[in-house]
Amino acid sequence: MGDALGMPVEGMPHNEIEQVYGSIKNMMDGWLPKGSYTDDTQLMIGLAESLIECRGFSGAHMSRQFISNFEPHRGYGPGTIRVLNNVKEGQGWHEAASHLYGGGSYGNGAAMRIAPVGILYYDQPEKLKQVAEVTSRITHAHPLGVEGAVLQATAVGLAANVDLIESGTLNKIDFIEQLIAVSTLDEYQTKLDMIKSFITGPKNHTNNDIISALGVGVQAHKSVPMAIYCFLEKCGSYRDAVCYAVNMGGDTDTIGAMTGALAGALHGVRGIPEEWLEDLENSQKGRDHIMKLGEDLYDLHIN
Ligand code: F2R
Ligand code: MG
Ligand code: MG
Repeated sequence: MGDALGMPVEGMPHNEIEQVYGSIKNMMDGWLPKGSYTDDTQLMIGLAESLIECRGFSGAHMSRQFISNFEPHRGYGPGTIRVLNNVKEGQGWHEAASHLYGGGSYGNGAAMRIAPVGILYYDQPEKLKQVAEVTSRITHAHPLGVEGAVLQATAVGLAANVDLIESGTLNKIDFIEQLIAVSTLDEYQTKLDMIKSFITGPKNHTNNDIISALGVGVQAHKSVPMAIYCFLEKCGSYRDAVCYAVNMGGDTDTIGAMTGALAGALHGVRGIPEEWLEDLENSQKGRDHIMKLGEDLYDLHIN
């Protein structure tokens, strides 16, 4: 949902979105038709399909699934295109990503597709972390790229663990402290600490302050923290969280997708606005297929 909502304004700064659109609240035409999802969701679909078919992680299978699902018109990152081409031409899936950009990619391409790992292993934190790491390394070998995906998967798992009916609300401080405990790199620890002060301190910061502090870029460490912040700040409503994320500008489809994954894990499918569901692309691997993948992941988890 967040991917399709953010697609038309990907790359546009926050202030420009405000000037041109006021506020984005519904799906619109963009560089793809209204309701289309992009590479973020296409890769998430491949990841989920592979976990389901293999009943867990297989790097060889998952990389083949990414390749067979590849649809260039969805706007993939250049590093991911290169890795998938190299694997297609015979390079091993476990080595193809390691030399990209000199030391692996720290783009957000691994984090943006990781939600199914958080959902499948929400009650096994060590397994969740291990599978998040290995699935990321297929395309993103840089420690910042991998840790971004581990944090996003962990956050999805934590959100899925919350029983809103029983507890009534999300304990935001506990949530961010659990993420701080998982993070190992300064770039993430600093930003997670900032998120904690944004959500607990006086509310005198502007959106521009938040964007300057956390980032809205294509790098994992400049987008995963923003998605976590948007989710926590608007944790009472799926719609509000995803709208807030997309209107922050920058890598809008990806920050929207990651925020939506977190809010979806908390609120469930009932939290999704009906009109967004109706507008979402329902091509061969679109809405109905994605819904079925969610059910299959649940079946895999309980069996
Ligand atoms: N590709 C896009 N957007 C363009 C959409 C098409 C356009 N609107 C159209 O009109 O057609 N978005 C998608 O790409 C992002 C995910 O990228 P991914 O998969 O992580 O790719 P990559 O190349 O690995 O990393 C992205 C950029 O990050 C920088 N970077 C990464 N590692 C680096 C390193 N070690 N050193 C220096 N720079 C590094 C590079 O600039 C990479 O190109 C998402 O936004 C997704 O929606
Ligand atoms: Mg995209
Ligand atoms: Mg993007």
